Amino acid sequence: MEDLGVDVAQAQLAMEQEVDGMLQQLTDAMESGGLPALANEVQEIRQKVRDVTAQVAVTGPPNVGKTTLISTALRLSAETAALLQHAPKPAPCFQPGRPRVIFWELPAIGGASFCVNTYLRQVDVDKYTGFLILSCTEFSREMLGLASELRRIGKPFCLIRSKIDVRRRCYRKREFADEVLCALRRQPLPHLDLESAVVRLFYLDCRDSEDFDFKPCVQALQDASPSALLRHSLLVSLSYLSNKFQLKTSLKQLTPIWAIHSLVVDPVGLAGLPYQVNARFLVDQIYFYRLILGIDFQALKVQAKRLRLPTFVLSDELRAGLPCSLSEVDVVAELTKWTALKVPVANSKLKWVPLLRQLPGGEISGAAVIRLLDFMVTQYMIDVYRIESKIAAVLRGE
Ligand SMILES: Nc1nc2c(ncn2[C@@H]2O[C@H](COP(=O)(O)OP(=O)(O)OP(=O)(O)O)[C@@H](O)[C@H]2O)c(=O)[nH]1
Ligand SMILES: [Mg+2]
Repeated sequence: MEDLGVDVAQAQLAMEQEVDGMLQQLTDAMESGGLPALANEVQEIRQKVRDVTAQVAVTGPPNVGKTTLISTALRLSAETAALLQHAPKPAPCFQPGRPRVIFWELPAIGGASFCVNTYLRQVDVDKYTGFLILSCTEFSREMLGLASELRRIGKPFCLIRSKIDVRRRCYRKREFADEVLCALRRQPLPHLDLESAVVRLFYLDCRDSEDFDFKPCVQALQDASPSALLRHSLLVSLSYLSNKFQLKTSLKQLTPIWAIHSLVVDPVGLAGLPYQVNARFLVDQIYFYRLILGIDFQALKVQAKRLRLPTFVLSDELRAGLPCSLSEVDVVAELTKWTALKVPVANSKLKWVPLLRQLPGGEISGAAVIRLLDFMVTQYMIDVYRIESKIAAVLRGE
């Protein structure tokens, strides 16, 4: 399936530019106010990254699967999904805690008096990162008119033909796409023709994130995000639906920031290390990687239960170079190892060297922490692939 015309390399480059901007801010802070200013700046950047929240609008006629799609994407419990069912629309929906993505179920589209511009004004179109427009039959002229207007204003959207499980033989058939979009075949809209609509057409069983185009649809929305940090937020918050390579790249692009954070915000001296570091911060960061990659014990337990397997069948696949539950002692031991090896900064991160040299522990401290974080992301990603192939083998009955 084609993407929304967004080049993934371009999306990665946008994140690189975002990170370059952060490097500049940190360098300026260091030059103007030394370590205290650097510590403040890196905390502000952290807050900014954590506060970015993607808002995804979900719309379509009644009974097409809007609530079901949201609850599958967010892996909501049946009780929470039932609450959403009855909430007045637009209804926000997110995972408990600090949400990085909020799905909004908008009022259903339809009725003789439906007007695209009035609808978009009423739902406050500007606040959304992107739109998912669902139909379980042909898309009406009104719905395509909405898509045309979104394209005009540059808002990303996906057209979703839901309940494809009922017509699974039609999945990705060009004749079926023509049928679903027949209103456009007859007459293109000012900003939407048949070909550009086909590129944005995805086929979903809204109840099952593993089947049909559920993941490609979410990934297309991620890649079309209007800003690099919004894309990062969507990659992280919907990590189990994300392209793992994109997720890994995005996580690694930010490791120098977290390394500097650990070296200048509340660092402490630790036996065996020639510089101070905030090991607790690193433990939390590494645990965060495990969590979003879905390889913490709780996530594996849920997966194993779904497959009717004992948890150890999956947890035995974990091979990351450190114990499952990482302590500060483990982190310090790893850092001591990387430091003794005098690991250099990776080629892709050489631009950080001038700033790292100004840290109290010098370049070697920054290089060691960045290496540790990058190593953990890589190792955990290998675990993710191992678990995915184990699950695939189980499903094949091996
Ligand atoms: N077979 C199948 N059923 C689905 C799919 N998506 C939703 N359903 C079912 O369709 C019915 C309506 O789903 P909802 O998610 O409530 O649809 P909605 O668009 O939110 O409905 P309203 O909020 O009432 O407009 C439910 O019985 C769902 O289980 C799908 O992709 N395939
Ligand atoms: Mg609903």
